[in-house]
Amino acid sequence: MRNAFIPLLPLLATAAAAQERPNVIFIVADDLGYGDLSCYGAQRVQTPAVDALAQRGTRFTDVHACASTSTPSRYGLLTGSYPFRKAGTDVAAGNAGMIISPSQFTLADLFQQAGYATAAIGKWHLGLGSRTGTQDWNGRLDQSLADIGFDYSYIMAATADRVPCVFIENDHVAGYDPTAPIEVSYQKPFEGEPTGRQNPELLTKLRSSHGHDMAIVNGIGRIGYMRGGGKALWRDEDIADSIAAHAIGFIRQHRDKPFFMYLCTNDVHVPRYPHDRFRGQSPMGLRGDAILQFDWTVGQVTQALQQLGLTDNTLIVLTSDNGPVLDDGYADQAVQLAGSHTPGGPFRGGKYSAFEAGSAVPFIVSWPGHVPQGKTSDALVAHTDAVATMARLIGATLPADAATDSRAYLSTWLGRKQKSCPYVVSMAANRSLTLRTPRWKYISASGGGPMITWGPKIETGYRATPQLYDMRTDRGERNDVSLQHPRLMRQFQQVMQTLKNNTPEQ
Ligand code: NG6
Ligand code: CA
Repeated sequence: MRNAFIPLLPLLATAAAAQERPNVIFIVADDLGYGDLSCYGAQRVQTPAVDALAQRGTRFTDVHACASTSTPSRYGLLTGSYPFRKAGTDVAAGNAGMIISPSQFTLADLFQQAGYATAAIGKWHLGLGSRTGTQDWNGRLDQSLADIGFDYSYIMAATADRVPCVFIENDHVAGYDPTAPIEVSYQKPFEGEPTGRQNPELLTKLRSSHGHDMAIVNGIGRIGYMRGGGKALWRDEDIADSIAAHAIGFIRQHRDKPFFMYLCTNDVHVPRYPHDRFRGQSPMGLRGDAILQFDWTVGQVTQALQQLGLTDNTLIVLTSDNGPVLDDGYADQAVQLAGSHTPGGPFRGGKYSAFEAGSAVPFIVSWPGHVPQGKTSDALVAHTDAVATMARLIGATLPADAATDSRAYLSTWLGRKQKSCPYVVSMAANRSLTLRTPRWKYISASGGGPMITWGPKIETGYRATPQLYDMRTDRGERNDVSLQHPRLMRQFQQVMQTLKNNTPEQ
């Protein structure tokens, strides 16, 4: 009897190993707040596909992005290195050069080196090409996502509100139209091209509330100037469809081997102009409609996995890059129609802030059979820990100088334990740092007024003296207790100092 089993052992081991190396999909929404999903308490908008994912997995209540804006947040998630360590990690222009250097180790490198097929689909916002402003949009980009671990990419260079308004597939403009060569400038307008500032009558789909008055594409003003593009220009209405179709295409193509997909929606970033199927469907105007469209995207991906029989062998992490904003520069009535909706949930501030709503994001992990279903975890979790945690998941060892700020918390991420990480560091829009521990929130001293100055009605949380909040009793950060806890304050200051001194710039 015993002997009969022995030849089976290697096979069993292989099957077990295959199970331990699931496909991995990170779905990263843009500017989706902690309170924007119905499984996180939203009532004026329903997100059934996301809620079903939460039911199939574990929903986390205390997870933090690396920053309260996109570029630094994504930089930290993908590199496992704090964005404050590197200059040029602030909100990037659409013609920024690559912000992650090819020598840096990324989440995509991790999976690629382990034999996974890797892809980035959707919003990118981490620069392209080796140098800012010199990209050849009509030919090949001299540096692209292939240089940082992605086998395939179909991305927006920056954001929907920044030129160039075209998708980039691998190292070139997708669907390039040779009759309409592309020129991009963040310095000066192109002669003869209308701008939002000069030709507001051409802003037929959305008018700006602040900024966004340079190039006009698809009846919407943008940041930056652009000429050409022709058939390659996106229609905002079709962005979500295009992202979903490419994501599903990649899944189908790689159904038989392990894959990693970094899937970033444009929703719910501005300009919000979802497909006709969603416009007018929520009581909250275009921002609510964009949440519905985000939920649809999630549903498309989970259905495709289901149809291909991949649900049980796919780990999905769903989250957002930073907290919410209502008016972020377009007159889309997000403020007027929000009603009782609280996009930041119970937290103070929003996108850009040092207050919690800047970095507290939804976070759902699903992997049927491996992650408890329908559970909630209150563990403190950091996006920074993605690289080390995913390395642990697939049994990979990180190179010595890789992801130096990333720590492995696999059992926590898989919802099996509620063990918190000791601290989370996040960066606000003015590059000031905050530190969360399971109990405390420390906001370092920084310059700047109490409100964002350029349009959004958001409290910054900036103050010339450091602040301390007890998150157990004061989740809304109303009662600064820094003066009552001088020792803690010194400790937190020291932790910050040590962090700043410790790791060399990458
Ligand atoms: C701001 C833009 C805002 C948004 C943000 C970046 C203006 C007036 N505001 O500068 O609309 O694009 O940058 O958002 O231009 S993020 O989510 O990509 O970080
Ligand atoms: Ca964002």
